[in-house]
Amino acid sequence: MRQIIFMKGFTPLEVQRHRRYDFYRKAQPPYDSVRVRTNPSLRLLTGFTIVELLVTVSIISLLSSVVLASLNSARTKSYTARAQQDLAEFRKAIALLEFDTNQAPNHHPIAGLPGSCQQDAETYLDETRAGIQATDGAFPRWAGPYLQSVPKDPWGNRYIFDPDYRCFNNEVGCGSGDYWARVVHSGGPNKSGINAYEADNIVLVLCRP
Ligand SMILES: [Ca+2]
Ligand SMILES: [Ca+2]
Repeated sequence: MRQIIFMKGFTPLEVQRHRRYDFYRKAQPPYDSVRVRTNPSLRLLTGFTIVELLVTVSIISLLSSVVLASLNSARTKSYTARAQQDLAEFRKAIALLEFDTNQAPNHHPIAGLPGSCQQDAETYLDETRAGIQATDGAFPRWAGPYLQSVPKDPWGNRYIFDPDYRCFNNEVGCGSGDYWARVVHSGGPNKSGINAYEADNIVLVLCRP
């Protein structure tokens, strides 16, 4: 009768252990609590020890952190690729703006003129003085919009036109070396703004002096 009760709701392995437990008790009266506690297979009958629970929780935490790190890395790669695509679209739009108006964003001389590549000052590409989606009225022969909408970068920040950007952190798009350049860029995962020359930025170089 006892075995029938044991078998209800238990897996075959548990039923087998119950039977071993029952046999062990009958074979060695009186009940030897020390031997039962130290027998690994019988010990499972009484549930998990606190050490086993802690080890299990630790393993689950470790696996979770590994999975999360992997997901974050994959997301950063995906966001970086998307930012690079957006920057390539900005380069095309700026080329059209320069072709029509003979001016770059923020009314800078176009990149091809001698000595014009590195200039001050910067602008966000969604501003009218950038001339990409709308004009501030100061671009001659402006025939845009050159992009129907100016996107935010994948981290929710504004893209930047910086005609005096310092590449020296091996950021994506800059490569190695230490030089100044005219670029369009995203502030990257840390969402930095204008004149933050940082390793997490995603950059597209338009010209170098
Ligand atoms: Ca700058
Ligand atoms: Ca940054």
